Amino acid sequence: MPTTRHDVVQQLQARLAGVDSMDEAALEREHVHVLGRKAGLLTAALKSISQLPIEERRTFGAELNQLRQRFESAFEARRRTLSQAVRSQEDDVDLTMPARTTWSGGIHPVTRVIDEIVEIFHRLGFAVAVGPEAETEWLNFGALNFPPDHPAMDMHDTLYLDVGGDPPEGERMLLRTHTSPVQIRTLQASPPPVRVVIPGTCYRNDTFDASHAPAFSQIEGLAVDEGITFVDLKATLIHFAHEFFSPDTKVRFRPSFFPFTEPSAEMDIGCLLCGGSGCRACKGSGWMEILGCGMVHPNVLKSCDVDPERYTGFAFGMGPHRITMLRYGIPDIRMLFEGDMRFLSHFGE
Ligand code: 2NM
Repeated sequence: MPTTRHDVVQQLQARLAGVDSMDEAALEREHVHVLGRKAGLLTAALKSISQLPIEERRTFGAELNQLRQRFESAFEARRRTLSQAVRSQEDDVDLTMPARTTWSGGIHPVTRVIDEIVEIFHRLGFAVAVGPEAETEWLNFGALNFPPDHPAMDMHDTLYLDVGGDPPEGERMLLRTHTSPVQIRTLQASPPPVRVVIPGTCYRNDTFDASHAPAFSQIEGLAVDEGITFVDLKATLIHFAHEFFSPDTKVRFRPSFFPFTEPSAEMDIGCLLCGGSGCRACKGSGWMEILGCGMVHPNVLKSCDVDPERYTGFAFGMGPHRITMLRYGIPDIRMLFEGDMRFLSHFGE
């Protein structure tokens, strides 16, 4: 069946509509297929005009010429769009860049250690208390049985503030050097029985080196009631060591001295890194010092209006930064203050 002029025009119009979605290769094939000098569809149709009756030549010729123009501009427009897309991809997107992974922040290792310690004592019935970091000299030292000439009260060790007055009329203010003043506040505010743990930041006039920071965290605990003995202290702190480190952690108590406790002790655990045989982390001793503790001094109870003839208590204090370093074998306390993600990302979420 011979193709009519109408068929030819319809076929070309359909092909024209497809140009806009072609890729580069299809576009070049289509160009040859329609406008090719030898066998292009449009070229052939134009050549066939001379065989038509004279009165049809004009209209068909005009129709074909219009189609040719539309094809040429459609090819040109499509070519421009394709090359622009490639260029803008090259400009804006670095195809060699590694894909972005989802990133989530995490709890700082010291914060997690604090949370775990507080949680263990919470399960034993200890409440959590907090207090101010700027304290009076009396609550930080005097009420805790420090003698007035104690070396810790020296300007070189303690950061005194330029507020408050001078004794005897006024009260000197300072940045607390331990969280013990919060224990005094707690005991003054609520009579025994009292069981509290107090996490918080403390300050010393120290250099910032591998083992000292001028601001550091402390957790102190206090239990005051009738009939509390050193056995309660030992049982509580041994339970803590077994919960926090592991159930087979070895523990020992050594005599020590603090102004606010009598008797006083330090608690050691078997070295976490060498298991007791001696290494650099435990300086060859096989033991790591974890906390200080003791029975609350009668003078401390008296300064809180608690009768030492009726009540006794134990107290302890530990440094979460120090415990974090021991637990993970971190050699320099400054690594826990720098916020360097290359270090912190080792501790997970
Ligand atoms: C320590 C060691 C031993 C302690 C004592 C008191 C208070 F207020 F009850 F007297 N609070 N914390 C204490 C006792 C702290 O830190 C190494």
